[in-house]
Amino acid sequence: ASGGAVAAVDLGATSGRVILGRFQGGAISMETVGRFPNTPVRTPSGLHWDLIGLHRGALDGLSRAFRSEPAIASIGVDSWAVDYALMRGDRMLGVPFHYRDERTASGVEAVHAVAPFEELYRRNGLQFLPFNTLYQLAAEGELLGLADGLLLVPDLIGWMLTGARVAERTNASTTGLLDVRTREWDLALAERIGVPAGILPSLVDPGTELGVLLPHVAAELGGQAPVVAVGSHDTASAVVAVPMRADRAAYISCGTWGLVGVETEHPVLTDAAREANFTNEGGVDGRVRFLHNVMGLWLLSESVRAWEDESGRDIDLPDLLKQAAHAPAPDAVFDANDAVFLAPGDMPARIAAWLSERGLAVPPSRPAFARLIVESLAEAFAKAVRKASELSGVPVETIHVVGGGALNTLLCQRLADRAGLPVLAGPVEATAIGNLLVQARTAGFVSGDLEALRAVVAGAFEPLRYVPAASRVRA
Ligand code: LFR
Repeated sequence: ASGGAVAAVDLGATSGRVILGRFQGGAISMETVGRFPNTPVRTPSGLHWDLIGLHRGALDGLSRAFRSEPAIASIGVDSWAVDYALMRGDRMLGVPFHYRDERTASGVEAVHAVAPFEELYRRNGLQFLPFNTLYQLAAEGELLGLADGLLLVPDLIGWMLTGARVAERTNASTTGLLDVRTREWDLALAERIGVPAGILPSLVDPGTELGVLLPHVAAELGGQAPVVAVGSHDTASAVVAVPMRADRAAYISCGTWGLVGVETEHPVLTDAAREANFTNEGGVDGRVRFLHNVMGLWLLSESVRAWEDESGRDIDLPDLLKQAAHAPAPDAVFDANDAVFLAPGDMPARIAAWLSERGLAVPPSRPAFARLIVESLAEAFAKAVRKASELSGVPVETIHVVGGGALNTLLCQRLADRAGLPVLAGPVEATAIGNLLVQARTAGFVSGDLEALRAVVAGAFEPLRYVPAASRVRA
């Protein structure tokens, strides 16, 4: 295969980045050309994403990408899932909401009144999360009647870059409005819950070209390139870049969320899967991401935010985690899946209340608190891995941790210990790598199925291996 460069725009819940990927002889190397914060904004209408600010960050990063590599073959965009803008003509109707905004309760009730959860699960295969797009839409009220279009966040950025309006399929699978078997819009369900079918854009698969940059965008960036759909749901891109043997491994894409699961060929829609609240999201190349959302590093970052507010001083997270490793392990953990931890706000107070209500001891210091959070996460991850294996029939021999959580050595070790399985940590930038790989395949710089793409990852990023304590003692 020939060589060349592609650019990934990867928007995370706390920051965005633009990363150049260079491919030569089937090998990848990366250069980060832009990083910008993603700070949600609260207004009287609720909690919103600063979408225009994120677009600005993407543009600035992309113009640096063109300076570094004038002949970029394509651009791909991924972000978190479920959130969207309603459109009318070429206008965005309002500022997109953050999925942690608490307005969705009414939407959940309204949807379940006409389509009970058991039926929804049969149709869309999704775990219950109160912010799934269909619940958000049911809470929109009158605005929905004004809309003639809907764009999920990465598609919205794609539209700002090219003018094209599509719905990339992996991310569309998180809306609750995609049929889990056919992977086409479930128009009957949409109609039943009051979503006009006409607002749902045409679906495209990863690898589809959206179009080239609009003239004013190309002029600003100082270059021209097509935008190509990738696994635009960040978790779909991350799973592409897990250097695993999918028939024998589980993965955890660990950032703000911990997405814990396995990759399967077919959805798992059993009563047991529904009761365990496991999801069947659409993956790249038609694979299924059978996984469960566990509250991730959010528990830690939101605690740090509260402590910083309280003391007026910045906290160094690596330093806190070092102290946490020396703090005593707690006797009991809290349930990292509890929905009380979902909304922004005082996290240490909510964790303390959770413990007190059950007669459990509240950690006496911040390092002990951080230790408890890490132990609780490790336990929830280990449990979800066991469940994923049991429900899907995939015999899990190894757990791969990718994303920022791969840098958390305490978390990775305690996960290995609690799961009794080896943990392979890295790459940290799995999401951006998955985004780059799908583009590189479209451009002809790499070829093959997901296994071939994972071999490219394995060749460039050596994972760190954590061995469970029990087998260390035996060895
Ligand atoms: C991770 C993620 C999860 C999704 C959550 C909300 O960044 O995309 O997969 O459940 O954010 O969109």
